[in-house]
This record gives sequence, C-alpha cells and structure tokens, in this order.
Amino acid sequence: MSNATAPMSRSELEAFWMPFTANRQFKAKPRLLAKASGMHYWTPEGRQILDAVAGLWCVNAGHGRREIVQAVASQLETMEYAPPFQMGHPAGFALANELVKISPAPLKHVFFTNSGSESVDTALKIALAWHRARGEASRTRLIGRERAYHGVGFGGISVGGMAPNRKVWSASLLPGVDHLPHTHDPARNAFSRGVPAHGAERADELERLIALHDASNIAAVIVEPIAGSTGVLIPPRGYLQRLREICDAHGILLIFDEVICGFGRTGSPFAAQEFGVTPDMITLAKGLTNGSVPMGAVLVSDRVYDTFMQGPEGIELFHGYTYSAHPVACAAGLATLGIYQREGLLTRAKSLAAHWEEAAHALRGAPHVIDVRNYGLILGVELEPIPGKPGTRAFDVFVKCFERGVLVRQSGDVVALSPPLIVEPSQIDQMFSTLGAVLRGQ
Ligand code: PXG
Ligand code: PLP
Repeated sequence: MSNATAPMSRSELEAFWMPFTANRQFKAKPRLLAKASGMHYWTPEGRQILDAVAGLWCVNAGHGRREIVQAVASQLETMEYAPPFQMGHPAGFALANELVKISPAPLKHVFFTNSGSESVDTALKIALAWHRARGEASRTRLIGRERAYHGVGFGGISVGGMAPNRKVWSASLLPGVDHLPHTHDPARNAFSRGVPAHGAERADELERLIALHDASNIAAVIVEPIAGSTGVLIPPRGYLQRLREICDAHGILLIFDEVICGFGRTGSPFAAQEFGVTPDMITLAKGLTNGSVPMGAVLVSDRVYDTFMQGPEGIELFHGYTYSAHPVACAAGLATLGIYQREGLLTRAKSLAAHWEEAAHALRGAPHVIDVRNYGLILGVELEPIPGKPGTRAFDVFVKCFERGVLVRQSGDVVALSPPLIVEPSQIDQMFSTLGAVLRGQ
C-alpha cells in the first residue's frame, strides 16, 4: 500500500477519475495537498501554502479546528449512523434549531442533504410539490439564470447557466426551464467596489418570461445572490429586491442558492440578510460543516412548510437521502456553528472588507486586468483572455500562485479569492502581493 503522504507515481494516479479536473494534465504534473492547519495547507514535500479560497469556498473557520475534530470523533464513538426515515436522533434537531436561529426570520425549517447539488435539487422539488399541494399543479416551470452554477444534478444543470456543464446533456435537461439574463456588464460596471450601480433592470426580464408563459405555469426562480463559480458576479443595486417584488406579484417562489454566499462570506450570516431580501428557500452546503464532513441543507419558510403540514396525514414529502442529517455531519455542523458564533466569524468579513477592497483594487492597472470586483471577503479579478485560448491566462496565474505558496481559484478568465474568515490583514497583504507579482510577471 502506498503511503498517503508520499509523492505518488504516475500509475498510482490513474484509478481516481478526478472531478472537474484536466486529468491528464494534472497527472503529468500533480499538485497535491497533504496537511492543513489554520490559514495554511502543506504539500507532501512540506511546502506551506496560504489558503486564499477556503479550500473551495467552504473552510470558513480555517483548517484543523479542534472543536470539530473532537465533536466528530465523539459522535463516531457514540453512534456513527442512524436511519433518517421514520427515525431521528438528537443532533439533527439540534442543528436545525441552531441554523434557524441565524437565518432570516421566516425561514424556520431545515431539510438536510449531503451537498450543494442535492440542496438545489431538493429546493426545486419542494417548490414543485408546494404549488401542487396548494392546488396549483400547473406551476411547473423553473427559471434560472445565465452564468449560474447550481451544482451538477440534472435539476441543477437545467437551471444552471454554464454551457460546458450543460451541452453534453442538452437533450436530457429538465423540460420547462427558462433563464434570466446574467448581470455581468463590464462596459458599465468594471472596477465597481461592492454592488455595481447598473443593471437592476435586468430583473425585469422576469416580467417578460411571465408574459410569455403566464404566471400560472411558473413555480420558482433560483439565483445565486452573488454568482461564485462563474466568476464572482455581484448583484446590481436593487436587482434582488426587484426579483423579489416580481415573484411576489405573481405567486412565484424565490430561491437563493447560498452554497457560497452563506455562513459569513458577505459579512452577514446569509446574503439574504446582507442584501435585505428574503427568499422562500435558501440552499446551503460548504461552510455548514466548515468543509469537514459533506453536508447540505435547504432552509424553508413557514409558509412553504406549513402547507405540507396541513395536507393529508402520512409522509408529506417523498424525498430524502440515506445520509440526510447524518449524525457525524450534524456533530460537525453544531461544532462549526459554535465556532462561528464564539469568534464572530459570520460578520467578521465586514470589518476586513475595506482592507480587502483597497488591496484588491490596487491590482487595477496590472497587465491584462480588465475588471476587479469585490464584496465582503470575495474577490474576482477578470483577465483579458488570450485570443483563441479562453481560461488559459487565469489558469497560468493559478499555477504560478500555487508555486509561490498561495492557493487561489480560477474560473474561466477570472481569478477568484475567498479566504477563510479568520484571515488576518497581514495574510490578505501576502495574498495580494503574490497575486500582484504573478500578474505583473515579477
Ligand atoms: N450551488 C452553488 C452556488 C455552488 O457554488 C453548488 C451549488 C454545488 O455544491 P456541491 O456541494 O454539490 O459541489 C455550488 C458548488 C468554483 C466551484 O470553482 C464552486 C463550486 C463547486 C465547484 C467549483 O468556484 N460550488
Ligand atoms: N441507489 C440505490 C440502489 C439505493 O438503494 C439508494 C438508497 O437507498 C440510492 C441509490 C440513493 O442513495 P442515497 O440515499 O445515499 O442518495
């Protein structure tokens, strides 16, 4: 058996078909991580890497938190698994109660899943079931948005708006899905600080879709408040409010996908609170367990939940996962929320945002930088694509930053940063000096 921390040979890398990875390129020159603590990873050779993306937007309290390790170990010893159907265990109820305490007021109920993709499919299914339970079974159409990422389930790629994630499965996507236009408008909004000024009117496209299909056929609209994976698209001022108003006027449910925005990334517990717009459901994952154990959740409003509880006796929703509310994930989630609370991490991004913004916009003027956009502890730096080779410039920046000891994320021609919320100002400076030097070819 190979030593899990030793460098691996080419043949040892073959069995694992890696997700969202250029497998052949990676396996020819692997980038491996072997250890993590606080703000850092270490490679198997012992090189220290500053984590500027919280793993993959999820390790919000930093790595190796003892409280989580101990809670998980203790839960594993006490009871590693309990069936979630027609049975329960205390940690599931406890975690739901803790989540509801930090959620926007009407969202008082929690459905547990194991990932963001499952949360999205769950929320879409609840939306369809809710309209049907209220006697509006014709409301079956779902509306997503261009340049949205909602995970990789068939529901998520259908409402999602990323061509490479859809084109191969084009004939098998959910029927009856439309897309709003995305809000990216560099001609008017490049180098905006925080929410961009222009583009709220793009929400009015929802009125056009309603006029086309009739509201009586539309179930729900799903959007990421800030689109993460597709390159950090921050909602124009007034845009989310406008979506909410239109949904309300036409009896359409509004779902916020906060798999990235949730758990303090924007400076509030959830983007819904940060932007002052309350959706009917919020999808979560990632930061829920600090990335330690896979888990997702859907926050559901009283209004939606109550309809099911007033329906016929028996199972109200024929949906669930073997690992819904897995005891080990619940233990990790409870420990994580405890850390967030004790250390004020769900609002800490606010106190760092000004420093973050200054450091970020100092990149303006570096070669090929065509936009810098920021909110809370999120950053997107958009680079001018190399003609005919989209994405390669930002990928090159990602590799060079890694070689210089900083982990960033590349998406298309955007370099994205989203550090653990425990980040110190000096570490922010290190991230930006490395990124700046790489961009300037120094
Ligand atoms: N919704 C949103 C908004 C996400 O960001 C998912 C759903 C799916 O979650 P799971 O747990 O099924 O992966 C995500 C996931 C990137 C990147 O490069 C981001 C995600 C996944 C992969 C890459 O930014 N977010
Ligand atoms: N496939 C089979 C054959 C199953 O029995 C199950 C669950 O019992 C699933 C898929 C779904 O797995 P999960 O509940 O972990 O999503």
